[in-house]
Amino acid sequence: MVSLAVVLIWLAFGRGVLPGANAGKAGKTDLYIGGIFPMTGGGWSGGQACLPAALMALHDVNHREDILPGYHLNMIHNDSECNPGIGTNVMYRLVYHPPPKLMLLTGCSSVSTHIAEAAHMWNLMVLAYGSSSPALSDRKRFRTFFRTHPSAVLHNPARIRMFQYYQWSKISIIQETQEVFTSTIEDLEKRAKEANITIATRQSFLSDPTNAVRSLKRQDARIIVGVFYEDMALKVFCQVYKEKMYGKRYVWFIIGWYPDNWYQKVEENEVNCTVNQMREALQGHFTTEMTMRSLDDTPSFSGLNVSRFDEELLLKLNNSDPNDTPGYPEAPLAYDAVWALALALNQTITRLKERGVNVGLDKFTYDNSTIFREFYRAMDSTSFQGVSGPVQFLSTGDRLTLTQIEQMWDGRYYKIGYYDNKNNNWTLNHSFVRWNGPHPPYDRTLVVEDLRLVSMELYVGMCSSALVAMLAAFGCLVFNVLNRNVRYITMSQPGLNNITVLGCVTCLSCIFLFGLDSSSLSEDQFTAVCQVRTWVLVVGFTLAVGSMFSKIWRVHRLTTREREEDKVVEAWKLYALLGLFLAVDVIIMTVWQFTNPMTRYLEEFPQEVPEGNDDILIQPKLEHCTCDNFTIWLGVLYGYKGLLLLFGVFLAYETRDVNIKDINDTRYVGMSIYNIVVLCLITAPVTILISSQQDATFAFTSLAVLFCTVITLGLIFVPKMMNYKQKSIEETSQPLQAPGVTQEEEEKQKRLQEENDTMKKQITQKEERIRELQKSLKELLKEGQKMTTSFLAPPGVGRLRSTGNNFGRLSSSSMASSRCRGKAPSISFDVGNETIERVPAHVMLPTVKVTLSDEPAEDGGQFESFL
Ligand code: ABU
Repeated sequence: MVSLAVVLIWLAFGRGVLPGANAGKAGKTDLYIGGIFPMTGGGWSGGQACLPAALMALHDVNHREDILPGYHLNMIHNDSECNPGIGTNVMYRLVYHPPPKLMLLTGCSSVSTHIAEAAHMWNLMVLAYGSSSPALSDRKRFRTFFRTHPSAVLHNPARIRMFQYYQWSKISIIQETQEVFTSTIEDLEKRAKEANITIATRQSFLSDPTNAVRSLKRQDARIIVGVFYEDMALKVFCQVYKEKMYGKRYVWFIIGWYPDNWYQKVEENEVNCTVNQMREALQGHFTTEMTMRSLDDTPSFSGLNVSRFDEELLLKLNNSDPNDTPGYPEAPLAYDAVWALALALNQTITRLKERGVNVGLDKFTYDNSTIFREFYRAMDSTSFQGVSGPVQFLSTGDRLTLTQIEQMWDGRYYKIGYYDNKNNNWTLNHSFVRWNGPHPPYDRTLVVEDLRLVSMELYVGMCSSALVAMLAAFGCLVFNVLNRNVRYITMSQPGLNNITVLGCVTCLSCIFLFGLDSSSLSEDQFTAVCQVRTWVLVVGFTLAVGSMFSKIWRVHRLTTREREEDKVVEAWKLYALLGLFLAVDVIIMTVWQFTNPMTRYLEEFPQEVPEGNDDILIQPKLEHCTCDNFTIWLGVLYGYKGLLLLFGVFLAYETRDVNIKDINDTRYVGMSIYNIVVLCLITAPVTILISSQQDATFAFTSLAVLFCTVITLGLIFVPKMMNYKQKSIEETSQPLQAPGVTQEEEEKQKRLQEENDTMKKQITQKEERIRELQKSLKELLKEGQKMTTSFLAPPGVGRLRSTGNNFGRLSSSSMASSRCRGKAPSISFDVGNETIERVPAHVMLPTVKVTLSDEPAEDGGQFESFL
């Protein structure tokens, strides 16, 4: 209704007809300007209030004697419908229908852009009262363009300041596809980047914003800047209502030059929402707009102050609610535009006179550049107080003004502050700002990181178990070291067993490292622990398994090689083998470390919505140790360790029936290797499968290490401890193995020692026996002497031959017998295979043969005498 009334007023002025027939006052020369006003159509139809304001100004100018004396300024105008095509058509009609126009007044940006780009070809200046497009600030493209309407870039510093104040660092944008909005948003993006504010998404639409709004929702837009004309704003907020993108989680920033009741025009714009729904969707949104009315009541150059201007304008608008009239906010700009051009023309007259150009303004033609140039310069230097504030043009043809910030609450706009674009400061009345929720909305759904940590109870439990196992291992080590000289321990390669214990303890220490996470470590520390624990586990495994492998390998050699020299494996070779395994570890790990170092990686799981709080999302995360080519490195390591275990199992199987007294724990070592293989075969795939469950992975890995180490220690040391108890003191005090003597040599030595002992015993027995025989012999000799005295034997005959007095050394195998012969007696002893005869020279005795034997003599130990 209001629009219709305004159009009727416009027609009543009789200026909608081309060419215009604005007859000047008698005695005055008519001057003409062209006016292009968006009276109808979509976009901005601000001509409805701006045309009356421009006509008011024209009237006021023509009534001033000191302005354009002798001239009467007329305006020929028409409706552009804020449409570039129609607007261009209006321009051509203005240009090509006499009289020539000194200047063109234009409205909305989309029309001004086309007209201002072409106008210089007719030496025409363009002055815009309703064009906000930042694109129009391009002097090269729009050579003769000026505007009393500030550029829309002036919205942006105020917006950025609001974002910073409320700590919104992520914003989203929705815009209508028009150059005016595109260039505004380009400027906003540039400023946002400088202020470290992220533009999360930028959605554009031509005539239907449905998908653009949906897309904003999908992308979790919360702080949204919308730039569009009024008709599109209705469609956007109807969709916003449908998508429920309003309320405590959202903040909207839109343009502030719509009429105050713009959201109520749902029917005439065929928007499928009710006024109440629109009001609900718009509750709490902010607008920014350049101030278009002087903030104080200072009278303008025209003599009107703002309140009087508004009163007069209201009369022209037929007393309808001015806030409902499109272009009402910009009306002072139209009024000041006419004054600006009038003053510039006035100045041109003076300038032309000063230059001695005696030609009237009415002589202006489109190919007359003299008047045009002076007119341009005059316009460029214009400076006066308008009803919209101070009017002055920058080199780009723009104006600088304050930016006004408003907020809508319950369908009404409230001023909450201003931003001074000249001095870059603002005054915001924060107490006027209201929120739909208890606090300003967040600029995004707050994603709360929930790091999945190993439960403290589980960690403490596993570490305690590991500690107990380590103490037990330490006990085994002490037992092994203290009893290293005990035969039973000595025979079990205690050195290698000590290394096995060391390997087990090293593996157990990994349990402490496995459970450490970001709750107790910084990121860098975690990365360091991540690398260390891999090294520790790899080396610990090799120490434990490698030492057992060496033992099994020795037994295998001993039992499978035929040649004696092949059987012998010196101790150093066993340690060298272990060293080789460790060297391979170090090479693999070093290359791994330098090419693809292990680092912290956070695995993210699907987000969870906590109950009753839709502002927050829980983002479960889990820390992993990983690196580039992790699978390849794992494969290399598993392959190498797997081969070691596989070969170990093979050797253990081959020697399963071997029971060598000297290597007394072969079977147990074999069983340990079987056990490790089985546990590794289960643990490796299972931990990969459950890797996203931190507690289960930690528990499973720790238990596997615990079982492997405890069972290994148990199998190797428990039998020894039990055996130790049962062993006799003699066995436990066997001679020591001299350092540097091989096992073989030591065993040979022991055998010889045993033989020596046995022989000593036998010698003692034999000596005893010899003493007895000597005694018997003496008695026999005495008897022989008696016999000599009784019988005279012929010389050389009947002489007793004695072995003399040395009988000490006799063979153990001697068989003792004695025979006395009738001639000179002699005594012979069989010592082993040797028969020794001794015949004292001074005595002639019958021969007596004495054979010493362990066995009792056949004659009951009596001498057999032959005479
Ligand atoms: N304040 C109205 C601006 C219209 C336009 O720039 O098209």
